[in-house]
Amino acid sequence: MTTLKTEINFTLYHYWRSSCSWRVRWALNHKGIAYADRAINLLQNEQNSPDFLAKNPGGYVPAVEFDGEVFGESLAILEWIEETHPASPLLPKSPADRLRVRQMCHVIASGIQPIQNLAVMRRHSSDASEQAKWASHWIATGLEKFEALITPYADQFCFGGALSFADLCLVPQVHNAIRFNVSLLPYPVLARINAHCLTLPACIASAPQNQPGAS
Ligand SMILES: N[C@@H](CCC(=O)N[C@@H](CS)C(=O)NCC(=O)O)C(=O)O
Repeated sequence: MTTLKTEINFTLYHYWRSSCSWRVRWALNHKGIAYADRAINLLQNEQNSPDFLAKNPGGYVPAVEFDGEVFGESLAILEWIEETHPASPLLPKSPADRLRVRQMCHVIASGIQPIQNLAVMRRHSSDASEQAKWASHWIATGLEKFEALITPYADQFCFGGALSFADLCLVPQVHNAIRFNVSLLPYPVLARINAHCLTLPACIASAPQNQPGAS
């Protein structure tokens, strides 16, 4: 009997601790999309290896490969997943509500994560404690904005009672916040949503500690 893995023609390049990878893993798990795993070890700089750069010139994870093509950028991949697998939606119905969710996503994906990325922290300083100070400053500043933005709309999730892209961005970012010792006390709304999301099976299955290579 062939194993499931050999039948899959959809590959996810990712790193267990990458918050952007977690967004995509969570969407794939939520939609029940099977994928083959290719771990790219960021600490060993595999994202800049000639092999990986030939596939994804951006030199970042995540990336997905299907039908002989490779695509990067987690939010673009989320949009493709939603368009091709509309069941168990991750965006609300009305265009204005979708715009609001996408705004939430970008506060994290464009406003926080890039500033605390490995390459940026290394460029800022070679000193680990200075890197951590830098990361925690930008995460705290960004989460304050995110808390203010979601508060009028939040219920069980960032946008009402349904899981959306915004939650897929939030929870991995909160995971990083905790790694960098950012207190969640000033952000009770997002902290509550984060705690709830962490009980969801697709969130658990896609969490860093449950990925190959996690330590
Ligand atoms: N905008 C990209 C950002 C991807 C990104 O920054 N990935 C990080 C991990 S979360 C990475 O590969 N970092 C490698 C590095 O900094 O060299 C996305 O959303 O996919």
